[in-house]
Amino acid sequence: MPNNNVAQAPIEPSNSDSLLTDARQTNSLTIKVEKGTRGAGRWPVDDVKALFDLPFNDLLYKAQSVHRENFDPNRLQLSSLLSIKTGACPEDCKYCPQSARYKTGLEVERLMRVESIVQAAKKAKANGAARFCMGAAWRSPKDADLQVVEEAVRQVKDLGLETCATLGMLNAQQAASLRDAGLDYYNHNLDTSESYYKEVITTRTYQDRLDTLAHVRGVGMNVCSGGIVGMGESRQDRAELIANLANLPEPPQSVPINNLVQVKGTPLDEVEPLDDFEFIRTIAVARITMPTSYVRLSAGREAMNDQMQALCFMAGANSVFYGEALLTTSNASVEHDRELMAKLGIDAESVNEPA
Ligand code: SAM
Ligand code: DTB
Ligand code: SF4
Repeated sequence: MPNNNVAQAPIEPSNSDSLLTDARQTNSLTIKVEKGTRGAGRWPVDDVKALFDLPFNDLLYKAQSVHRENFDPNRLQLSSLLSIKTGACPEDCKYCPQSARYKTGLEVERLMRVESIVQAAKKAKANGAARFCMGAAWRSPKDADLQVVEEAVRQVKDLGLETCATLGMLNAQQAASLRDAGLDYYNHNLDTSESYYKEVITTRTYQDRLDTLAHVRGVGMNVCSGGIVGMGESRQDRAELIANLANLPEPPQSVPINNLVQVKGTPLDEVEPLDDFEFIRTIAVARITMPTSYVRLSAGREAMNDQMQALCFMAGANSVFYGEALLTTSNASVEHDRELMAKLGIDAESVNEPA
């Protein structure tokens, strides 16, 4: 992201960075940091990249320190997902099993009825989820469909759950009417860096995504926005993604970091998987650059062993998708998650609980 207001000095972006200072000096890095900034441009890409380049233990120590300054490290926010409209999507996102362009064998399902959505939300609540996220395979919602989603939002909220939806691009009016229905969060990911994005999606632009986020933010809804790693992108791309998120006028309240779930038939199936340590680094860098945001260890968790997940929590992840399914692919089981949380002494955060 362009940043014209920088000072070249060993100044730190936050006020508790002695470890970072040392590590950066060890690595002979020149640090460019804005003076006392807030808002756009607070994290130059070079600084984000410098975090990625730290020795692993230094990065994790720093991330865990930032985490503890802002959150209870033994609490996890649990969000459950439901695909309320599945497949037959006109977009060409190369990672996605729901695009109509790829033969993935997915069963297409029309928009669910409100009663069925609410039933799934009740189950999620009974299992201990605090937030219920409804996902639809749309480029953007049609007005008639939006009315159904809004009724579902009202009824899910009445159950005492936080509500989230991911329905594709929104204009300002659609964002306002979802807010009026009581939607707490809107999920719309930047997915990757602006330059790598063009390799992954051609049917909508990076700017379209930023515009949707601006509409959501503009009506006062909470923003959930993150990305996918393991799509064959470089470390530089990951650093640019994190910088773009951290430099939004307000960092997203929730930041999902997805590890690509490879689905047969999609163009990104069989891409070289990301090294585990690089995934953990991405979580740590998100935590340091967005200290008060919830960082969600998102898709790809089912394939991670317990030790890998524990390191992600150590790196500052404090939210997961919880429940047997993501949208169209499977997730870690509720039983296993409960066992893991018990082993690690981690409690679920209940709804309305302050961070
Ligand atoms: N259609 C809407 C949209 O794209 O904005 C909402 C649903 S879409 C499935 C939500 C997000 O899921 C995508 O932005 C992407 O980040 C993530 N996603 C989709 N397929 C994935 C996969 N195979 N692995 C990891 N994340 C994936
Ligand atoms: C997000 O960042 N990840 C979730 C949620 N937001 C909607 C979706 C993951 C989808 C994984 C592939 C699937 O199950 O279809
Ligand atoms: Fe459609 Fe969303 Fe999948 Fe892209 S990520 S193909 S917009 S469902």
